Amino acid sequence: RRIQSTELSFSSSSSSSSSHHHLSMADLKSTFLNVYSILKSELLHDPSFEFTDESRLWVERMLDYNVPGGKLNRGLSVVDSFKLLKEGKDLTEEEVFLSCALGWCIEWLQAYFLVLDDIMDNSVTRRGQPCWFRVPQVGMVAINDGILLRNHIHRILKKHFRGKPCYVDLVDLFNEVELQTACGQMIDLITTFEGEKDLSKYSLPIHRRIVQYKTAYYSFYLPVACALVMAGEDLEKHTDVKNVLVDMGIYFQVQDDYLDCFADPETLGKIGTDIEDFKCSWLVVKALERCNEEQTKILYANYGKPDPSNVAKVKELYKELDLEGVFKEYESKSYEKLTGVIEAHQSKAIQAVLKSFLAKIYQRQK
Ligand code: GPP
Ligand code: MG
Ligand code: MG
Ligand code: MG
Repeated sequence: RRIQSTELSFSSSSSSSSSHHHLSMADLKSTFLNVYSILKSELLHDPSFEFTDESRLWVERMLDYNVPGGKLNRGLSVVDSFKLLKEGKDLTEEEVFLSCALGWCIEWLQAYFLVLDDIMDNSVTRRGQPCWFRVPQVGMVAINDGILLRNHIHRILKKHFRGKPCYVDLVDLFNEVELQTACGQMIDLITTFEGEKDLSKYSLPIHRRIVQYKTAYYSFYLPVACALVMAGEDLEKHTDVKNVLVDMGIYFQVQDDYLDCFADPETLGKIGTDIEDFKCSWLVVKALERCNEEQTKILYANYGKPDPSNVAKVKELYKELDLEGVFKEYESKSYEKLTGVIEAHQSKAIQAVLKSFLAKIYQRQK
């Protein structure tokens, strides 16, 4: 099915006869969601598979459950960044559609990671609903759904970018970032069950290495890299941008680790499992730095156990050590540092891209 441009229904431009579009943030979100419906419909009619009604319904339910329900920060950042790189010039209808489609590829990647991560972390809820594998009749079918989600990314790229000069770079970028994330997930996992549970091996450099790979590349570098590639930029020339984004991603995962323990699960949309899972969380690393001998014993005796009474003892200790205060301090220091690096960048457009991204996550509650 050919996509008619009118299907995008840009609310801000309906009165204009021009083919260029000035999009406000609210319009952007609704345009972005419209593109989701288009991409979903294309995937549900992909001629590579002879769908039955039953299988088509399964995929549709699986997509609606796992792809669009998050904050959409990563996806929207592609469009946002691309706009900023265009320095005020309105985007063409095609540019809007393509940057949204790329944004959705990242949201698909995120859905794929989360479906599988929740199985590996034995999590309970995600985005305010049961994790997909916990839905009755889903169970381990979720693993295959993860594989499907992964393949959808390349169907979307092929359908909308094949033949464009940036196609090879995009495919390459998604493959590279997926590999980095899987390696990060590997070290996240093997650190927790390598031999005897031993907290003494946990340190800030180990934490940094894990989160750089499992979170920073796909969540921060990838959206901006997509926008740069679409704008015809050579990524090799932007290693400085990559470095700031990786640091921003590390800060983001420290927030994730903090919220896992201290946020209200209702607001966060997920119930933390890091303490039970013996994760090398930023909190446990900071706790180890600050514990006296007696507190260290309490931590060793209670960390990584499934029993709620053990978890409660760890949380009590975190409060005693004022990890909330330590985090607040880290948060404002990171913000200052990142802002300093961003403001030193030679390009105002790139400064705007990076600042916009940072503003989205600073002091986030979910
Ligand atoms: C976030 O870690 C990391 C990921 C979601 C990457 C998963 C990668 C795979 C290759 C499956 P997390 O477990 O702290 O996230 P959350 O707190 O959202 O569960
Ligand atoms: Mg995990
Ligand atoms: Mg997890
Ligand atoms: Mg987490």
